[in-house]
Amino acid sequence: MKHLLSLFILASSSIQMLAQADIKPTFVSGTIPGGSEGARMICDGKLSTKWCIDEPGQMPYFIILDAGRQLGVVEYGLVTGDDTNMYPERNPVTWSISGSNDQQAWTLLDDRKNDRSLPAEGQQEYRFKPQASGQFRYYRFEFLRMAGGSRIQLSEINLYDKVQTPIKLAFVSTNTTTAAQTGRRRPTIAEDASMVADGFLHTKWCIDQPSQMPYTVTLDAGSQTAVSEYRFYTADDTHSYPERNPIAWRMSGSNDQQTWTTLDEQKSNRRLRDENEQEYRFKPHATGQFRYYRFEFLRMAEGTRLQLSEIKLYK
Ligand SMILES: [Ca+2]
Repeated sequence: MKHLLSLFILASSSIQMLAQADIKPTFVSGTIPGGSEGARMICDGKLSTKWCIDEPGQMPYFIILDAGRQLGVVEYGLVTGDDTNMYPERNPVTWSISGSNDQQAWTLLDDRKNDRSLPAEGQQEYRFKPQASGQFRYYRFEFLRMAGGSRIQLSEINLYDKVQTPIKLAFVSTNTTTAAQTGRRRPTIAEDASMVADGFLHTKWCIDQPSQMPYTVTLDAGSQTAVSEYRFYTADDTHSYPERNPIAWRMSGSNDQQTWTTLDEQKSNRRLRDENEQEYRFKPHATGQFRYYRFEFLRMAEGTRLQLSEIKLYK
């Protein structure tokens, strides 16, 4: 009982803390705002759309975002385009960020010169901590130089007013058949449960083994860690197969892989949509210090095939 009570207190303080974590900025203006690859795509919440322009006469390119209210950005994330593995030269390397409350007077918050942190990998978020912070409603990004040439592409810009640290995960086990068990090569190897923790959105766990339901995957956080948020990512062809999205699942934590504590349970959650490689964030109902995290998938939108490209946990 004592344990349950402390768990409940942990859970409620965590939920309260998280309520102010997410910023959903809206687009104000930018270089070439319209079109299928215009600046508006930079905060539409979809990794499958991007801002991709090549207008040397209009450099430096800019984007202005509205955070909705005055707040202090402690981290921002630049997300690469869907084909950045083929076109890494489009990654920005020199840019600045400024904050304002009236869009007239701007305060410089971060200034990056020849920063090559963005990877040659599609749809990857790289986070930066600005050198300065302040309470601002509007944030302006100016991109002065790309890795090569004058074409820029980014799928999203994310703003954070609370640092959320991703937890490095290792795959532990699954109750479903794995590549090692079948002895077969691709595509089985490319689609087994370990693919939800390999860091890539273009690889996925995709299985249809009705006798093994609920499908289970156990992940190792490396040390006892409290999880404040977990994220599911849909697969590369979820647009064609939305029925494979999970709608009922259970998340549990353990330190010995014997005793499991239920942290979250969803019975008919249809938040995952028919969109490829999209991120969906969930706050568990409870939290605690656990090293192992297990997800059990009990039901899909339709049928018995499950697919997810990644599962991520955040402190
Ligand atoms: Ca993956």
